[in-house]
Amino acid sequence: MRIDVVSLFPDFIAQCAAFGVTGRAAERGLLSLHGWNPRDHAEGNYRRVDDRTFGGGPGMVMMIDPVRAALVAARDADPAPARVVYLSPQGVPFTQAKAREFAAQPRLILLCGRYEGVDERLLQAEVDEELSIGDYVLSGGELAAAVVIDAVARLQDGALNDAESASQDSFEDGLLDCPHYTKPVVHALGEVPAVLLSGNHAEIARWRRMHALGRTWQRRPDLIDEAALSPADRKLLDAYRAGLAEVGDDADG
Ligand code: 9D3
Repeated sequence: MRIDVVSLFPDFIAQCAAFGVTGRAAERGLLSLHGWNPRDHAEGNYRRVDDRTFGGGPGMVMMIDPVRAALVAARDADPAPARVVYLSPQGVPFTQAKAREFAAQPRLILLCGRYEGVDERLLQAEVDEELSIGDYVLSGGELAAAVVIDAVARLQDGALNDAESASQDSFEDGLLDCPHYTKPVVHALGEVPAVLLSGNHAEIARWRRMHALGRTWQRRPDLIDEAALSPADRKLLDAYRAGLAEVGDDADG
């Protein structure tokens, strides 16, 4: 898959290809990342890319022409059709479903805003969708683009090792992950739950599912539609709640 990023700070995005799962995907040729800087397409001695916002008030707006020229250069660099995505606080939420949708595309062009954002006319003319990564204020679209790149790269076939398998990821089944433990079994901070040491794979799977359900219910009730749970999952969630009643807040015992 090819991802082009239009940004005033393309070096920031290049870091995505330098390490971790995204770095390995790039190394393996599963992902190619390309940066395009509107400043390289700006005119005049000052190479202006922004100007004051009409209507008054503080803040600058990215100008149509330099952004458009960078976008066109990105689009023309490869014949495959590209979805153009603008990262912005006004976008619809980025989700794992969106990541899966993007991962199936041959190309993606991510447009990053700085200042107050990009002139609305450019967005109307050139952008297919506007995405936000969450309800908090960033200084620009670059970190959001890095988030999208990471989520999409790990979904490319061959990007993950068996141990990292995407099908085991939180959100791939709509639930938060269960707790994890490693050596030592006994530690001043507590013991590893005995069931995980039992070697009984059915009991271990039951414990993990129960805790995935329980944590999701406690921390992200928005992700749990109890009516849609299978009868088996509903029983597990009931068992988790029953355990909570016995031991107070600590359901891990
Ligand atoms: C109130 C005026 N502006 C504050 C300076 C609003 C504003 C403009 C631009 C707030 C943030 C930004 C820059 N943010 C992004 O480009 C962005 C973003 C975000 O801030 N939060 C969540 N997802 C995203 S995606 C792009």
